Amino acid sequence: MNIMNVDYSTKIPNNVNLSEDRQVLKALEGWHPGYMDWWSDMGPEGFQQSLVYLRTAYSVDPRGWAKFDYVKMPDYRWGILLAPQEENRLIPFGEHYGKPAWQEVPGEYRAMLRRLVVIQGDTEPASVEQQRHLGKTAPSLYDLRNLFQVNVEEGRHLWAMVYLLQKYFGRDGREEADELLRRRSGDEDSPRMLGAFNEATPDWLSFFMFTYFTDRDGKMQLHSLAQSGFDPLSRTCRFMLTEEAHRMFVGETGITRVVQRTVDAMKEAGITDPTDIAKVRALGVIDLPTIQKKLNLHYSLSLDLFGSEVSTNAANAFNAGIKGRYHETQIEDDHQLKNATYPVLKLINGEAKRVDEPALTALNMRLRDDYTQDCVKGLLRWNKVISAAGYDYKLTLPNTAFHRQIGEFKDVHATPDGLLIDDATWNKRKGEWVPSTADGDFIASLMTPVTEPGQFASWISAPKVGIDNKPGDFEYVKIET
Ligand code: BYC
Repeated sequence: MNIMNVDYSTKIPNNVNLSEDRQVLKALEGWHPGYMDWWSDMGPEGFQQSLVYLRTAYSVDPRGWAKFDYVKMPDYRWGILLAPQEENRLIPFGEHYGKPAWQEVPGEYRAMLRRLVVIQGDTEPASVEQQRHLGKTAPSLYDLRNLFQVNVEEGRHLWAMVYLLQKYFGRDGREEADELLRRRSGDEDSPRMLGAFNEATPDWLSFFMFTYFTDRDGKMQLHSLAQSGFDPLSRTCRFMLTEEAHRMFVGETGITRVVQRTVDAMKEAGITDPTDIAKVRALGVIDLPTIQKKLNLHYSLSLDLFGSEVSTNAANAFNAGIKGRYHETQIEDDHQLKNATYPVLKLINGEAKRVDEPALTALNMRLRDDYTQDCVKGLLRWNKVISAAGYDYKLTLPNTAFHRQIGEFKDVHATPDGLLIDDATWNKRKGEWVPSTADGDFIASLMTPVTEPGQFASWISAPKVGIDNKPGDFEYVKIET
């Protein structure tokens, strides 16, 4: 078959020749009803019979891979799509550097590989669960459609990991695939695996922050796994990254639009002090200091997703050729990190300092630094919107030591500026830095749904362009009443 095009003749669309891979097809078909049950229990609340203007992948050619049409979400064709195989691809890093990439799981790394695939897989349904109630309060049909696009593609990313588990890991792979449908975000007995995926996404500002900061961890991790010497994982992640761009877009433009609306409203009302929270809130928009608190929360939760700064797990995965660095093939070094060091941020005598560590064990730190650099781009854009409106206020990323639960700073408290403080000060002042209950209540009070085509809630501006170049009043979701 043509690997570029997706075969839609089977129940499970794919470009991996499933119709001739009976055993895997059977396993996936066996998993399908459980997935549909999960989607109906834990997927978006309501709207399941509504027609949503969604994109579906029909090809894996980056020049034109998706088509847009109205679809009911349960009818979405979740498929298995891998980027085309690169001929004679070599393992690009680690002990096996320069040897042919593996087409089957290397026995000695089986457990490590399975663990990484399971962790990646676990985050996908988790985020759908976290976002399931947001449809009820969408600020427009445009945003509602974007939420659902994100959700169905998270579902597809779960399928992507389940395919790898079922095709390459036999019986225990099938068991892990079932477990992915059993765990639940925030559940006391059976939570999702990583911290940030058990947190609530209570409102749309959180959703935009999540897609900006947490999905961006996804982007970094997928880039690292796309370097993998295990070729099926690499190809799977490469295609997932094509879809990932939409989430980055939703997060970045979502926050831009919130900031834009706030400064526009302040200007119209003649407010000169952006920190006059009561006056700004009275306009029905979200004040900049509260946006900063949300940013502090989501950025710090997302930093935790990179694991400890110094990690033997990360070193082992790199040595094995399983998980590489961001843009590994573009880095000019030995790709084995034999004698290299990397400056790691550590807590020394109560102060955060960079200390050289073997680069191999510092890979989580390095990826996190790459991530922070990537995050900064959005801040520059948002701050431009604020300054263009004539306000002297800057959104900033909090210090790495702020509000951490994993790694070097997990046992201390710090201000967003990185000043270490004691428990009592933290408890007294944390409401200044992360959203308080009152902030949450205020934001919740703005979350009334807007379902009229072309209309937007009071607290967010309209996007500059429509999805698929549709006009401003396009009916992105035909809501079934
Ligand atoms: N929460 O050596 P350490 C995405 C555990 S997001 C809970 O410090 P390591 C998406 C760790 O498992 C991307 N536990 O770290 C976004 C280990 O436990 P065990 C998802 C944590 O292993 C939005 C122990 O602590 N993909 O795609 O080097 C929407 C010591 O670990 C956490 C991946 O993450 C935590 N935050 O690195 C939808 C890629 N952090 O084994 C989707 C695959 C660490 O001792 N995963 N622990 O019991 C990995 O590469 C690594 O597992 C991690 C951790 C980067 C997560």
